[in-house]
Amino acid sequence: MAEPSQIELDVVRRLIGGAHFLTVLTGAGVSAESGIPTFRGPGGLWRTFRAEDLATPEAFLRNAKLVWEWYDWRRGLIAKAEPNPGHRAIAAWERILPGFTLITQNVDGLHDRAGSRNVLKVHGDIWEMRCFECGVRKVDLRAPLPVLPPKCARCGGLMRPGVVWFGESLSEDVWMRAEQAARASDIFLVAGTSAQVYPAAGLVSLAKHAGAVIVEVNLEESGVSSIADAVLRGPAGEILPQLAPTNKRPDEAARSIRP
Ligand code: BJW
Ligand code: ZN
Repeated sequence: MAEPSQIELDVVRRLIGGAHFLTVLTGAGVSAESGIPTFRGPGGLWRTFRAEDLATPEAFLRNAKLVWEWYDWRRGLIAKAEPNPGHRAIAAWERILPGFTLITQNVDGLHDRAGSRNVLKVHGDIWEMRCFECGVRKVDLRAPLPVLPPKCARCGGLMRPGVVWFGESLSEDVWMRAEQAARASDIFLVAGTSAQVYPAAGLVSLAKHAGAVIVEVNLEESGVSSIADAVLRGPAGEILPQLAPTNKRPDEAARSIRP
């Protein structure tokens, strides 16, 4: 894996600094350097666990306790983790770029903890739960939970994790805003996702067809590398902070990248 050169980083930094509408789509790779396992890579959750047993409504109806044990274990891992420099770089963009949107497939809440305020969580939030019977929602930050599976205080029904499982639709409101941002963006940066899961991965081609420049940050090739205009291979926690817009004039920036 060739590391991106200073010149490549500088070109992307300037693109980002000049963007009117920058949209960032993140996946599990952005939290990997915080110690949260990804899904599909080496050490990925789907290498040890079967998605069909743990991340579908059918699996939950078959064995809610087993599903909750898995989510409780993951909540414990996440509770002990800290946001990394990649999360923090993204949070800083939100503060300085007016047309900025963050879309994440991650359910871990590390973007929020890094200071991002407006996060479109297309696959939900592991810290939320909702009643399978009456639909009531609540946020519960306890890890571990005292009783598994948790029950609804209102109707006694089973609570379920507030995440989007395979075969389930994404929240209509969140999805509409994600699509809008993808269509409006002039730069669309996709980081740390294998881009195998739809409809989230489709946001990249949506943005591309609407005219955005696509930038990918990933350790490896993904499902969207072939349509990316710039590919930065490396750890998100190291690359994203280097893309922070500087207020250097172009001649100063050029001097700083000369050997
Ligand atoms: C680094 C790094 C570092 C590592 N720095 N990089 C065929 C075509 C289209 C769609 C489908 C289809 N067949 C089935 C579907 C539908 C299905 C789907 O997409 N399946 C595909 C897998 C084939 N999708 C759905 O079911 C979705 N719903 C839907 O379509 O609704 C409509 C519908 C309704 C009814 C019937 C049918 C359709 C819902 C998808 C929900 C996904 N849920 C999960 C679990 C969430 C809860 C939880 O966390 O438990 O979401 S699955 C899992 O994958 C999780 C993730 O958000 C998602 C994406 O994973 P991500 O983030 O890309 O992680 P990885 O591990 O795959 O990749 C990590 C990447 O990081 C790698 O590239 C590494 O190289 C990189 N990396 N370290 C930079 N340090
Ligand atoms: Zn209920």
